[in-house]
Amino acid sequence: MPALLYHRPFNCSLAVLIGAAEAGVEINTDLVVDTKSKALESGGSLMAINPLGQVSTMQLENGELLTETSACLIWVQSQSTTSFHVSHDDPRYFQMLRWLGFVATELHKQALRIIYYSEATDKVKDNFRSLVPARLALLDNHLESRDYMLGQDFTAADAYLTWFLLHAERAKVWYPGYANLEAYRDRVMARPVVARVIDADRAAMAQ
Ligand SMILES: N[C@@H](CCC(=O)N[C@@H](CS)C(=O)NCC(=O)O)C(=O)O
Repeated sequence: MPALLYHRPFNCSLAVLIGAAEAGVEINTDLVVDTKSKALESGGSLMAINPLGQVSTMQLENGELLTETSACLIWVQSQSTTSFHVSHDDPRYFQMLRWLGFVATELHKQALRIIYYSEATDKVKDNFRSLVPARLALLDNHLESRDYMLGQDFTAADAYLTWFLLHAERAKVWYPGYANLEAYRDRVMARPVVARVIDADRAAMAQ
């Protein structure tokens, strides 16, 4: 049985789905159908599996539980036999960890977490939004000489960043003037596999 990903459409587990599709790694999904109760499509609740009730959460083939979007993406890429895979003795491996950590802590949890959750006031949200341009500038600079975050291949780091970019406009943290990042966004969104996974999530969300 393939590994199982607990998934909520457009949540960060979408990064894992994008990664798995690009990596050619088969995973099954079980949808979280109710954000409050964390009820699962298959019955039961995500709370019984991950007491924080959060995605990304996976059950691996060996029965082990895996949480954290970065760790799930690293697992996915470890299973891949395509150019998505970065071997741990490849110097790019540490760059992959670097950018996964960057997206997780500098963009996902620091910006989107605050902006999307109802407990924060607009002023607080704007304070966190104001941190984003410096981070976009850093990415823009990094992408000046690269098509993807590690160079010429789409890897786990790109899967997570693609997910963030998907949310950037809606979260009002997308600013003009970052030409390399804009070109990167167009490039990743135009990838047929990425577009297909996002379309499927959009359809799942509409149900
Ligand atoms: N540390 C976790 C955080 C994941 C996270 O923030 N997940 C959000 C969706 S993007 C979530 O499940 N939120 C629901 C909740 O916190 O109750 C990871 O890296 O995967």
